[in-house]
Amino acid sequence: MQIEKSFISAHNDLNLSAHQRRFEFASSQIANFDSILKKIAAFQITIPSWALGTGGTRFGRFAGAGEPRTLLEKIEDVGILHAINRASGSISLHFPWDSVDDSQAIRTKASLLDLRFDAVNSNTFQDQASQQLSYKFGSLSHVDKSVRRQAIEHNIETIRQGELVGSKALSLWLSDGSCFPGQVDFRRSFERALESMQQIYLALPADWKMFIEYKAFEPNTYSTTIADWGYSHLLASKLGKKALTLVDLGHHLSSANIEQIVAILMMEGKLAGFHFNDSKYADDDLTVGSINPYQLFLVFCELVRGMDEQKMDHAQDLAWMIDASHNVKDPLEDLLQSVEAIQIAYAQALLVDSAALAQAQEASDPVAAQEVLQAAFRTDVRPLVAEARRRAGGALHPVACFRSMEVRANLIAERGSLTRSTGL
Ligand code: PSV
Ligand code: MN
Repeated sequence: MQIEKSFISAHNDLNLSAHQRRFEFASSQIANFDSILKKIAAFQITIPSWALGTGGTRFGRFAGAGEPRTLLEKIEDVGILHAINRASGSISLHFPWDSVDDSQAIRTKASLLDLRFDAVNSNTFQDQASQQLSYKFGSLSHVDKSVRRQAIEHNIETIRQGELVGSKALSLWLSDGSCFPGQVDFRRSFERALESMQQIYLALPADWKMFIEYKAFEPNTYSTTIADWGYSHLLASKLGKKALTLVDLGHHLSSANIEQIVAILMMEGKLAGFHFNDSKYADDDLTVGSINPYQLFLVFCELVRGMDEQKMDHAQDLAWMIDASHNVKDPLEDLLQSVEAIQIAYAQALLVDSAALAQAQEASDPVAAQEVLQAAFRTDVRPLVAEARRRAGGALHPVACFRSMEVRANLIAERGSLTRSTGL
């Protein structure tokens, strides 16, 4: 389905006068609103190819309809999001789910929709039908050298596929670990994972990076080889400059102080970027900002401060991605909501009076520090985000616009109601 610009203009015309009133009020309270608008407009959030279909739990999956059947259709879906919000300008592929058969066609389609390819992801957490050896007891850390070799080769093949579409990073999440005490030798598992990753690191093209994701538990119940940011940082330090730690919000034990982790990784120049989502209990993969928007804001405060201190380009120098699953919502509507939640948290973090905060910290004055942070968090920045989107050619109200265009009904008419996207 092609999104007509005229439809977005009509949607904006209809909502313009109400928006203008709200925007005038919001901007009148912010001295540097023009530079904030530019930063919001430049900030792009990658859409994972596996979040375009309906997810499920281990108890079942309630299928959606009109899901993308091929990589070209997944790119088309991200194009729809980007046309509406002008902030979803890249896609992250997962292999072997997204095998690139015709790279020319894939690249052409993406560039027509103004999209680029972000990090590529390998998959050694499932066995594929064509696969010789099983990952049941691990992959890069497996006791058997031939299983490790197979997993190394898969990662190298993932890099090769990424090169075909112009990606510049390999994102590696290792599900290896153990379900019971005594099942694995912690030290040897870690060493074997490191040795395997060294082989993959050697295969990285000169201008590529390797992102190392960590996760406290799941699918393993007792231990995980790369369980937290400490393990990931240790591996990244041993591997070299191209290796960095990737933070997925849902991968921590509950109540972990993620903003503090971010602060230290940024200080060390070892943060790769983010997989955004939200959760109440564990890795729930919920819509960003749907449970704990204050935590998201605090994370962005550390990101903005870290990037400014190191003179980094907010939009370019770290990888920003959503990693979510949609069990009961339309995946595209959910992704529109997630992108907007990220933009809101980012805009609020840009409003923080950093001089006043530093002063409160130096004076050991927690009351003043809280006043500063919450003044920014409680500012309604939605009119600023909407204005940035409007100026970039997007819709004032993405979800309402998506619904009024009847996007899902059109996709069902084109693809059918029984389509199923690859992924989890
Ligand atoms: C694992 O939970 C994860 O967060 C990793 O990023 C995977 O690649 C992704 O989800 C999809 O399974
Ligand atoms: Mn993730």
